[in-house]
Amino acid sequence: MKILIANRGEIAVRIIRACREMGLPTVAVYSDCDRDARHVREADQAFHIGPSEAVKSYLRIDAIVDAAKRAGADAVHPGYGFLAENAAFARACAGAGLTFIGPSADAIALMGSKTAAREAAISAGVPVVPGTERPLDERVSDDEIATMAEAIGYPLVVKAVAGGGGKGMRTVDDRASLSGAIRTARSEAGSAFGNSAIYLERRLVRPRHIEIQLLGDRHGTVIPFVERECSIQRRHQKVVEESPSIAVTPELRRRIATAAAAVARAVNYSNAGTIEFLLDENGAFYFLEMNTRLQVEHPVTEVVTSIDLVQWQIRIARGEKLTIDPERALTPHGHAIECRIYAEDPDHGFLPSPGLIRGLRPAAGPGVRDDGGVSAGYTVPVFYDSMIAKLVTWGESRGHAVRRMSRALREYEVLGIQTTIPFFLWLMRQPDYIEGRYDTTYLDRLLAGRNGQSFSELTEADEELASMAAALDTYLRSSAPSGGAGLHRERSGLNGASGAGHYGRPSWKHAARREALRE
Ligand code: MV4
Repeated sequence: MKILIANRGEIAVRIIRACREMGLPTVAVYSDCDRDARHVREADQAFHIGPSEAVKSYLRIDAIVDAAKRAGADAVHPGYGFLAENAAFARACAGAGLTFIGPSADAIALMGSKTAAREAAISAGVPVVPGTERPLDERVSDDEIATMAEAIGYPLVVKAVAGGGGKGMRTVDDRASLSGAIRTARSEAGSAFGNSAIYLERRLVRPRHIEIQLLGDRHGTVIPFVERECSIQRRHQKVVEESPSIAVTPELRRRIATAAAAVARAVNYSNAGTIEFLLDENGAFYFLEMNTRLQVEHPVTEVVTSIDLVQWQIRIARGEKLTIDPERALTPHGHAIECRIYAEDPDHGFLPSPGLIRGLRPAAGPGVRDDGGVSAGYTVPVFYDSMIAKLVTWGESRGHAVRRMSRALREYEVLGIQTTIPFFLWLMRQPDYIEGRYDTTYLDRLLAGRNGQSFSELTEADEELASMAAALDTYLRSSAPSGGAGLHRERSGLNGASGAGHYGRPSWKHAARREALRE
């Protein structure tokens, strides 16, 4: 089976790794700015599909299906984002005789409607947040909606039927702000999704965001996995994920997993999918939505279960039966944490920081997994999501995984662009994070309370290292013959003088690092 990967960056690289381990040939696709991208070099073949703008390349169903036919591919893996949850793409693949490595087009379309998804959950006997069942289009008046709102009870959220992930979502505290929220939510949904229908839900206060990964085969078997904790989000973007959640007991895990599997079975789901839940302070959980794709954060599940989800996606698409032991999927071994490393400047409001990567040394060593998507010499484009790597650590306990993450983040070097690494180093030192005391509102509140301090401040260890290096340098300068020992010669590579300055840190720190790393 030859597989075309209809994606780019780290997820394309991840899928190529799975294919290579299974002995399957791979086909990459790329846009103008991705000619030299890592996924293009690592695939067996690559086809150009258009200009840099995503709508002219990675979102072009016709161009991708055409590339698959020209390459003689048998199957298409959509990754996440782009066309991954596009029912028309799944249908176009099937129509061209290509196996779509994902759920059926019908399942994608059904779960794409957030009200239909709520109905499916209700029919499966799974609790949903109190709310409206029918999509509320322009024909439903504000007064009618206000009556429904009264019955549900404030505070509320207005959500887009075609939305998901918080896009087009508006919070409402009382009747006075309802009409305005409906208007803006409808208008946002109309331009973002071409569907302005909305629905209402009671708003939970400070919930945790828990999700259940599952796999379904084409023979009716559905296996739910141990939960992921995804409450650390910035403006509805996940930035850190973990498995398991410290808020979930083994007994609660079984109940949430059983509920998730019931929803998937109710819609005859096959391949990889994820059910999102909100968990309140009392341990009550509520169905939120279903994502009909492999998710960005799938590695934390792979790490604590030792199950390769991407390989299983391919095996399921080939018609194989799931032979995973359900107890193994539900029982975490140790703890895993993922940090999404973005080409963004945390010291300037997380502004994108595209540009040339002049040097790259990912973290490695015990318990570290780097799902990277770029290489040195590549220019991070402005056209797409700016995530350049996912750093995952495993530990025997959560504390161990957190300490490993701090160690790995300090090891990780990216030269030439700004990244979110300094932000994660700071987050890993926050007492509430270390204790696991957080919910979905935690990170935005924490960041709002910082008023502009730099994340790149020195840690105590850095300062100690710097003074040691300075002392050593003074000593060696005083005893070395001039132009001799070469202590201050230019060095190529990541720790050389050429890299100094790209962190925006004082050069003595680079001198310290350089000295410390010398054998
Ligand atoms: C909610 C909610 C509270 N009550 N729904 C935002 C993303 C989307 N998947 C659902 N979201 C929320 N839906 C009800 N009825 C709070 C959020 C929410 C949130 C959810 C997950 C992670 C971070 C979040 C941050 C703010 C709000």
